[in-house]
Amino acid sequence: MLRWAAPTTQRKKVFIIIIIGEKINGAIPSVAAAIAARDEGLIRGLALRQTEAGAHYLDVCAGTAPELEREALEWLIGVVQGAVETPICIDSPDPEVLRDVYHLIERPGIINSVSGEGRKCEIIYPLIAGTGWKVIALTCDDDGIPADTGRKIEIGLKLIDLAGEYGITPDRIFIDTLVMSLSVVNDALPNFLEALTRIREKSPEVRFTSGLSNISFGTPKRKLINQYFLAFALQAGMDSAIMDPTDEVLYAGILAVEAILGRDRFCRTYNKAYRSGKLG
Ligand code: THG
Repeated sequence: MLRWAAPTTQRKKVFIIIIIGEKINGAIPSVAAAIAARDEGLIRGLALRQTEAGAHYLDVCAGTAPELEREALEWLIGVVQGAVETPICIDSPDPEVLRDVYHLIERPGIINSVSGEGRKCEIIYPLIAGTGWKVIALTCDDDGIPADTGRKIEIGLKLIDLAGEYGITPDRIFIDTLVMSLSVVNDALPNFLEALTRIREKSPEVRFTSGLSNISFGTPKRKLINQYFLAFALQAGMDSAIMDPTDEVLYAGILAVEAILGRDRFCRTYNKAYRSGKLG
């Protein structure tokens, strides 16, 4: 078990959607280099900055070759827990890796992820049954990501049902419908809206999350597209986003949209963010 110094800065913050900070991810070249060199400083900095910016969870993804992943994640988890108390959203495509590193995580977080693929649910659901852990459920299966929204809805509902067999209630599940890039699927947003609406009809308590940047893959000015997607997804009732909380334009956009949608009484949260100097 890795043990590190006590947490330094923590800040309570008013929030609206659940923000999962995406920046500790080996798919980002500077993070990959830090993992390879076991450079704690860079990882600690990302953990602190995302926490200070308002992340409620920190996604931790090694993104390394499978044979190096366990060790890399063990190290990352230790460094993050030594820097902040923010709960971890542990991110791996391999459910056995998730199972093996789960025990190192001190505070209940989010498993990222299960899906209809292979034995993912069989391995993960029993692990988190009876705990405070939450889980992201991707609407894909052994045949990949369905092009058909109806099929995504079926998979989502099945993953919710199966969780119920382990006593995992829908409020602990974040459905991620794996929004596709606009360069590939023109109807990415309407498909997202349809899946969210129809799954929620059957399971009102379930939550929805999404990576914000998938929709803009292959387009110029990706951040512009991501920001407008965020606005529409918030209106549709998305509860959470996997995003860069240190991106002030994006963060301010959340507060602005929530105020416009009438969910921020007297614009208190929006106003406070500027008055307090958090945003400027
Ligand atoms: N759904 C779920 N999990 C996920 C994703 C998802 N995990 C991984 C990914 N998608 C979300 N994480 C990232 C992490 C980094 C980036 C995008 C998504 C990214 N990074 C830029 C780079 O690579 O250089 C830097 C971003 C920046 O400007 O800071 O784009 O969809 N369940």
